[in-house]
Amino acid sequence: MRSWHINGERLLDDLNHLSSFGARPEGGIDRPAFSPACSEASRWLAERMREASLGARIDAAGNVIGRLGPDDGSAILIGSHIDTVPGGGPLDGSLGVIAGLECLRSLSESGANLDRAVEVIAFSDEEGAYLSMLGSRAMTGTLTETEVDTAHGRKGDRLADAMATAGFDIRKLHQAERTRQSMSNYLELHIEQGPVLESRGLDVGIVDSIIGIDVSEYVLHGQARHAGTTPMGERRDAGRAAAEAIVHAFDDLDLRAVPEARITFGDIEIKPGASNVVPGHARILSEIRAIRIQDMRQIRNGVDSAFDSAAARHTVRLEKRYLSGDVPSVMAPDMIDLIGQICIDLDHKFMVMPSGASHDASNFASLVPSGMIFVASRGGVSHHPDEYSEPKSLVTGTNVLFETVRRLLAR
Ligand code: HGY
Ligand code: MN
Ligand code: MN
Ligand code: MN
Repeated sequence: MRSWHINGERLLDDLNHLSSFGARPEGGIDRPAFSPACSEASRWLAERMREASLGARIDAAGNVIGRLGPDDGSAILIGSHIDTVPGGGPLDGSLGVIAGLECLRSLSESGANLDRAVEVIAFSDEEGAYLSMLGSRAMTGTLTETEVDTAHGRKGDRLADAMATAGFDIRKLHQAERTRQSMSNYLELHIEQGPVLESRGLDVGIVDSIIGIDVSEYVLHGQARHAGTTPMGERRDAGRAAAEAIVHAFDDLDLRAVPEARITFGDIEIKPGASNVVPGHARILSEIRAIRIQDMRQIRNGVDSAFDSAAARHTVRLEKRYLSGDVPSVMAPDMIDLIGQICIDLDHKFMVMPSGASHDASNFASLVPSGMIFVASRGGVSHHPDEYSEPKSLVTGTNVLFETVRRLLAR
């Protein structure tokens, strides 16, 4: 089968332009969902879509959507996100969105007469500034009322208020949901964000499973006291309890030996926060990842019991709150085969691999046959300003995505 190509220069130019929204003087990008920088980037993206006659619209969740082909009937969706973590890089999410845009432009320019639509979507808040994968979960109807009501940012600001500031009404979030019949497949191109493809000298990774993520908050209430006069045996030290709980949680995970499982305590706060005061209060965010749901449950129980016993040992009161959960998912075998065949035909070296990062694709995987394509990340670095992939890899990945869309359309 003959293959066409996307316009690599236009892809790289647009990626470069997108990276200017929220760029920090010291390097890296701050573009959390619903921030002015993210709204500006969304408007810019919608404008690019309009230029390409893709009928851009922004839905009730803040998802930016372009469409080519018939107005009704099911569509092949190409998605990812344009929000970033604090100090993020220029490719996480952005590549998939700009690649999708480029595929639709190239398809449009090829003059192909489409009997099925293709959409490109930038999903809102994939990185969870307020609620992880808000946009794709809203679209697939998996958000719970409690999650939405209680969602807040790092500074305690509520999702409802952040959305209102950006011009959205949280009460209309449900309008972003769409029917299973409105979509036929889901595709996402992403950087690997890990070292595997680069170290093996491979062009492409084909994702077979996406890790699940649980986020919980542990709050320890002890007693703040003078650090010099309070004997060690008479303290109710929330900081010490937190430290011990964390160490035991890691030890417990090591014992379980689940190679793909991860535990991270990425946000720890001790109060009142002085060297000469016994901490009266500690707040810890824990993030657990695993490919199998039963591993996730077991690991979460392990972390819970590490906090329970540390709290009991130091007579501090423990509050646990489960903040959000993204279930593990598997990609469709048929899509893995299709992308694999394309790699063979286009002469790209590839492997099938799991994803340790979460992606919007995981929300579509249980609804429609979904596939994900990875390209190599230099040094495996991501969620960091130094995130980089060779331009050649970005173009290769986009061409594989393009060919996947073309072959799906031809079916
Ligand atoms: O954290 C993740 O895995 C994703 O980048 N949101
Ligand atoms: Mn990310
Ligand atoms: Mn991402
Ligand atoms: Mn004093």
